[in-house]
Amino acid sequence: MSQVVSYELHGNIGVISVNNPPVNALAQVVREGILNAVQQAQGDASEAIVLRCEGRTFIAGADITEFGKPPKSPGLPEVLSEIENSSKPVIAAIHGTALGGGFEVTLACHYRCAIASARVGLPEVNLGLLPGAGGTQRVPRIAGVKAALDMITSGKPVPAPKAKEMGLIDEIVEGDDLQAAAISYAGELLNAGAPLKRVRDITIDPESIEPGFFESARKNLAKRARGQIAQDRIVSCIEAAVNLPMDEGLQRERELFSELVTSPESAAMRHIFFAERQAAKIKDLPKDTAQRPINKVAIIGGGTMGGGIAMCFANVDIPVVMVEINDDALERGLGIIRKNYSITVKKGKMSEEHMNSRLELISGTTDYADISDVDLVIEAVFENLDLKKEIFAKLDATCKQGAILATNTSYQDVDAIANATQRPEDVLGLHFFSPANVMKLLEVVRGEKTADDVLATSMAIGKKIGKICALSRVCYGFIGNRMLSGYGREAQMLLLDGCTPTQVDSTLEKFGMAMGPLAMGDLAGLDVGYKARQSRTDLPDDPKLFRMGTVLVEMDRLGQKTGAGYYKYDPETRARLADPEVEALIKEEAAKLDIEQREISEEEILQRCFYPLINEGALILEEGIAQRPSDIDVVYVYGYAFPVAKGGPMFYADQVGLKNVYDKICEFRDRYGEDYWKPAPLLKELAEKGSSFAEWAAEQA
Ligand code: 3H9
Repeated sequence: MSQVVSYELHGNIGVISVNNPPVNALAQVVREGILNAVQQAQGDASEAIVLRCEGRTFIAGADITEFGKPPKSPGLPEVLSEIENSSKPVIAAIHGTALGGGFEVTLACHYRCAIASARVGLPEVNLGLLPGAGGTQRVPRIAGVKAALDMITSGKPVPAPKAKEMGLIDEIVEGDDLQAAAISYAGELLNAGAPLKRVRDITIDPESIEPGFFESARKNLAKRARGQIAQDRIVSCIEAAVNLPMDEGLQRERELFSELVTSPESAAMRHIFFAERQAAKIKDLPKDTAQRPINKVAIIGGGTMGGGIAMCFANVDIPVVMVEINDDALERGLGIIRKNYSITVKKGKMSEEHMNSRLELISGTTDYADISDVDLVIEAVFENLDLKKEIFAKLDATCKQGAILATNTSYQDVDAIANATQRPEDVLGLHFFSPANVMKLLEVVRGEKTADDVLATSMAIGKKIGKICALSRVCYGFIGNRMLSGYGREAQMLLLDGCTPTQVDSTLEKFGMAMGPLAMGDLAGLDVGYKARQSRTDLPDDPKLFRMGTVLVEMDRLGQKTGAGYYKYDPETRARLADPEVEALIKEEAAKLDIEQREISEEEILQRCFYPLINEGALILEEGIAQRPSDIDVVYVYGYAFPVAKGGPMFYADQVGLKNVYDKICEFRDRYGEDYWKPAPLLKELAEKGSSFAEWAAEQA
């Protein structure tokens, strides 16, 4: 028997145990071990077989690191047919999460029992894949076509009690000892003469599916696909489950799985899966760095940002005190939070009771003395360095020793803020993205003097509140906003060169961005960028630079809030509409600046907008602002809605080829000047070597 899978008899029950930490992924040795154990059990004194796992979870899926490499025997389908064809009932005993291939293993078993806290799911879609070991054929046979489609296209795990209602689990077992409970359940099944239940024997009546069901599912899913093809292929597999015999359905599933596993989309999404987990690790911090307890949090500032941050903590049962300058502001802040929660309740996504228990965790004060006992303070007032310094001096005077003092600034100097206290080692940036209770990214900004345990605690608390954390050093705009500057600049330059706003935005949206940069400007308010530019002294003195944004603001076209910006907005539906007035204005401005307008290809729009991101990303790596290129990808995917199916700007650059990116940047430099297009030395070096950011990262690791 392999080391990671053991088999032993407990009376008349054979018990197969998988032990492949951390998540019992189905590596080749695990597949082989299960196959051998099932075969062994056919010839011994066992009358039933229990399949269980050691450690924190049941099998969490195929071993993702094996994808993209030559397949190793036995394949998972072979193991599953051995289980399904066992002459003795095989009972899966589930704890933790049975995901992907792990859940598919249980579906090939004859019975499934689970503890109530377990969850089961098919999250393959999050990796640009579909369940490739029968999930698309077995789930619809058990739970029905609609439920299967929802479960597989959303990738969301289902809690065991709900899975039992859906028929996906046969029994919820009690007690702390799952193995003993599963053995006892197996005994009951034997005593009752329970049959060898095979999911494959269930048939779905095609007549039960309403006409047009699959077409409309495809259409709905395409709306949010953003360059992903997996959803469409999942629909095809479920259609096959309805219309084809089991073996042909499995064959179809295999073919489509093979298509996806070799697709660039899946490669990009697998990159992000590992990048996300890597980003949480700080290179020079020992794994066992001590953490400070965080049992109570204070938020300074009850605006939209402060309110969203407060909700993040209340959502994980951590009490929060919100600090405002006066009672009115405090009431307004707490009101925003109440309103946000009640919207969730109205949508049916939260019970009234649940909302109240969260609201009870959020209190307010106008007196700093009331936050002297908190473990973490997050300042979220508006962007004014002097004000922030003043607040941190006050926090220094009030908060207990050991409290972590964080600023949510988007671009101010965290070191200057830290130095306003006598304890700069306790200070760092925790940069949330708006709306803070929704957006997944948290940039953890390490000041020059930030202590190791402050960083370790911040990474852990970020994970606890459901954020994906990436570490940045201090610079203007940190990783994300610093890179954004050139992206926004080029979107506007493209207008003067001959594009319409629709052309720019729709090209980027077709690539997979959630929203193009000009429409995004309209959403955020064009005055925001305008004001930020006025306070910058490092921008070239060039009338072309951010010209259209400036002209529109000066016409009081501030974006959605004034009903017009780069576009006009339908007052009722808020639909964005091309505005011939703006298009004419762009032509006028170009003429004033002597710019000869021309046809611009989609390819050039992508290069002009994305290559500044990549170039700045290379500078950020050289300067040590980001730890790894993949951290930058995480920032862009989770903070700026860069399409996950493209893997983030640095992964995308590697796919395009750094030599191609570099050559194009040089061409733009020759055309538009060094002020805007200056290749980063690291990009040049890697391009000349024929290397990639991924290879560079591997050398640095
Ligand atoms: C599939 O099953 C295809 C089949 O349908 C068909 C096949 C033919 N493989 O997330 P964590 C690593 S596709 C390899 O921090 P948590 C992870 O990188 C798969 N490694 O823990 C990390 O490594 P490190 C479908 C994996 O407690 C460590 O384990 N399944 C895998 O927060 C801990 O991970 C999925 O998509 C894997 N499958 O969350 C499930 N999973 O420590 C993917 C994890 O070096 N996994 N690792 O950074 C998860 O969703 C979460 O890991 C889980 C635990 C919820 C299980």
